[in-house]
Amino acid sequence: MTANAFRHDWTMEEARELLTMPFNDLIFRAQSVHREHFDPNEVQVSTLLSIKTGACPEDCKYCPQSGHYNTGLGKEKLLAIEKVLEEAKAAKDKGASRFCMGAAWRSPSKKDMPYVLDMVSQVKSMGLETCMTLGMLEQDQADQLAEAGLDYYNHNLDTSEKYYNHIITTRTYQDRLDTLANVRKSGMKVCCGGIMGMGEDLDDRAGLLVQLANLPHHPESVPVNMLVKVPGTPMENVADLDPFEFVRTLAVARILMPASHVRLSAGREDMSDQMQALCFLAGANSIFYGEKLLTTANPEADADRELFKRLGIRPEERDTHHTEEERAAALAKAVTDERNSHLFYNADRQPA
Ligand code: SAM
Ligand code: DTB
Ligand code: SF4
Repeated sequence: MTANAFRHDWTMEEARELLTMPFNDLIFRAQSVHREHFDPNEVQVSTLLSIKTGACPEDCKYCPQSGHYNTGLGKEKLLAIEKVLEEAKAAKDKGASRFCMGAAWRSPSKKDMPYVLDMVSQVKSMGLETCMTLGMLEQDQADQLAEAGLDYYNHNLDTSEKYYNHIITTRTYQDRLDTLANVRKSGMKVCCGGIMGMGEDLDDRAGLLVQLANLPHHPESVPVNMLVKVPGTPMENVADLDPFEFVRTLAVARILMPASHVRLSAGREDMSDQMQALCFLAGANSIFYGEKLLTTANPEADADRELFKRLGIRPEERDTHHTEEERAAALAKAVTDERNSHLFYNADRQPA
């Protein structure tokens, strides 16, 4: 089955209904969908690096890197390639399968493109999957990144179209959709999601999920961030979102986009182990791994390894299966292996 064989005609009513159904029913349904498409005990791990930090011209109200707010971040230049490769190697040694590089740009400049393209090909040649998030892309820029070997491009819609103008005024929702179309056309995989807890309502969460699920192809990766409230941003004092609403959002993302990796993204630093376990149960199967996101804190790698061990979760191997059939065969084999032996953990939950 190709990604395009999934539904792309979800309605707001359906999304609302899912988001408000009894919690246990929702989690059961999401976990059931999850098991049809993934090994439920595998989680993909990506490591993030900010390759260009601060002084961004955009005014995203949640973002510590916007030059419109004083969050104490200095303006840094694009990192040297050697430094990026050093960080990529460290991420790989710690077990990450994908390396995501982010820049605080509205869009990449002509002058920076050659450096960025070189970074992509060198990180890729280390055997890591590559992802970048550099702001808006024209078609020729997307094509150049694809040509250099970039696997994923991250560009978030962030929230519903209705709530969007409350959050960002310097680029439009349509600008974002245009970049996503350019990325898709270039042949790269799409990583696109949003942020919860920005003062949005249930309809905004439903609106974002429906928008993502009704794109011509589901994004291969769907990051669901919990707002990290950074002092100095206009969102520093926004009211907390009920954690169950966050879990519900993950569950509905799983149901609407059954074969996409749903990433439990920013915000894990403030989540308990139990909350994260609930997120995995709801169908999240990807995390950012390593003690820093772009500029804010993330759990220590050791703490995540320990959490995985306690939950019997294995980091997903880099996906080398190219067709849906190969993926399905690999999944079936993994499930059989798991049933046939207590492969990874003994009764004390220690590696066997
Ligand atoms: N400048 C590029 C862009 O906006 O496309 C790339 C970097 S930007 C930091 C990537 C994403 O990080 C944003 O789209 C947003 O979803 C997420 N993000 C930024 N600040 C955040 C925060 N305080 N809490 C949660 N997510 C955040
Ligand atoms: C995404 O959706 N979340 C990541 C990644 N894509 C680039 C970024 C989270 C950033 C959190 C705030 C910070 O560390 O600056
Ligand atoms: Fe700039 Fe991206 Fe932050 Fe918006 S989210 S201010 S575009 S770095």
